[in-house]
Amino acid sequence: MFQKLLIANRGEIAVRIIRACREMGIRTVAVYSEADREALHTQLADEAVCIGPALAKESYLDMERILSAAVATHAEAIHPGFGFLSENSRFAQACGRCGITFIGPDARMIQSMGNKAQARKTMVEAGIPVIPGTREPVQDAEEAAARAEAIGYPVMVKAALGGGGKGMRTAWTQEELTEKFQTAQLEAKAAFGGGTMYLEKYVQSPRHVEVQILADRHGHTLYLGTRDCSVQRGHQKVVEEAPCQAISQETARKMGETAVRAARAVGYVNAGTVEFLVDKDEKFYFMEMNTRIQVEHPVTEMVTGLDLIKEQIRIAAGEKLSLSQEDVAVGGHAIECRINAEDPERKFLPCPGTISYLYLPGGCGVRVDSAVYPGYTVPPYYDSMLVKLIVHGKDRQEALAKMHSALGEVVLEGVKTNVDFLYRILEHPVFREGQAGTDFIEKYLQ
Ligand code: MV4
Repeated sequence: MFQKLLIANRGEIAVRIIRACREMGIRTVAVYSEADREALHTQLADEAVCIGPALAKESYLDMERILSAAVATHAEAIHPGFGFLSENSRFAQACGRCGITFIGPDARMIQSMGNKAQARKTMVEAGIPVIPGTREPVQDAEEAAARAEAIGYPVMVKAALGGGGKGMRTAWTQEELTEKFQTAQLEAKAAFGGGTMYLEKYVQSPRHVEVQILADRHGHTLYLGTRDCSVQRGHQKVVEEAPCQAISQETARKMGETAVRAARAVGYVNAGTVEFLVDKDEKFYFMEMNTRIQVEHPVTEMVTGLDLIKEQIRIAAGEKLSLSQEDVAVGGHAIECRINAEDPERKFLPCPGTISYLYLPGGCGVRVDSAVYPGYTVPPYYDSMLVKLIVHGKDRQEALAKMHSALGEVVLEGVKTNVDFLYRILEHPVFREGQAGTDFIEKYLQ
């Protein structure tokens, strides 16, 4: 096992990883920007190295500075968390060249899954159900129009290197497609440096259901049940649940087995998430595979009793998975709410500032993952997520009641937050009845 591990991240995920390492007897190195001198991860790690100015480009995204810190402190492994360099194949490769283990799949896997058109093609060839669409990239608007005829409108144009809804458009007619293909492609070129596009049939009001998988280097791959992440605002998840209750256990099992087949088909190693779109008839289609640990991983931890960060570290150290599929049991129901420093009255604009008063809930089945404390100043440079509030109950109804109660205890003064907005979601009959699809917020809460 590693003696020392560097965390190339900040905020609650850095703290989460430090905690796992401490329990495992692994010493930790935090890296921090000048804006994070007083941050919790900087204080909690065994060692901390300042890697540069506040701007992420000059600190948390600077591979050389991070690798220098790792070499200087003799860290044997780097956990990238999520965001920042977590899905940067060049970083994973650079870690290897420095003799440092990157906690995640290898660089080639990150690259091949990062290209959504390529991932899609790979999955088609592996017999995984994908949304009807093009197998090969589409070069221009004219070719797109020809292909769309065969698929049937409405269609979606997507960028191969896309993410976060960028470089993605829906078209209901050929005229619309011609126009939107070009804007989506220009957007993709500007945002991702690549204009490779593909087409899919547009699935209306789908659910976003994903499967957590774990795979070791010894050929063992497991699925850890489903998560329903349909409740999103502008491609940002807000509330996540495990397991997904909108599908039958039979469908959930098929989805899990499909996710494992997908992972095996590409020789996947470490933790990963296979994202599916699910339509009204419970038909599911592969959408993307994420190679990082995800923000919402705690809901899976709560229903399986596993520690996914520890599993990632053990897998990266070459250990065998300690359990088999029959040992995985999904028990009860978990819900996560993301509490962000943002102003719902001003288009959810981030709200940095100093937390003047803070009280966070606890109690039976209540978990708080955060990196804030009273007097902490939320810097304006990074993501606005402050706290993940996670609850676990015997069933969805109990989990909903617990979340409602726990949210009611939250006192967070000094910065604006989305807590009242989270209440509106929790109290909405469509959400309570488990009927919220990906269009829930725009349809009912704008
Ligand atoms: C889709 C879709 C409908 N049909 N693809 C959004 C982000 C990116 N990962 C893919 N996304 C979608 N792809 C087809 N063919 C609808 C979405 C979508 C969405 C998906 C999951 C969760 C929230 C969403 C919100 C809007 C659109």
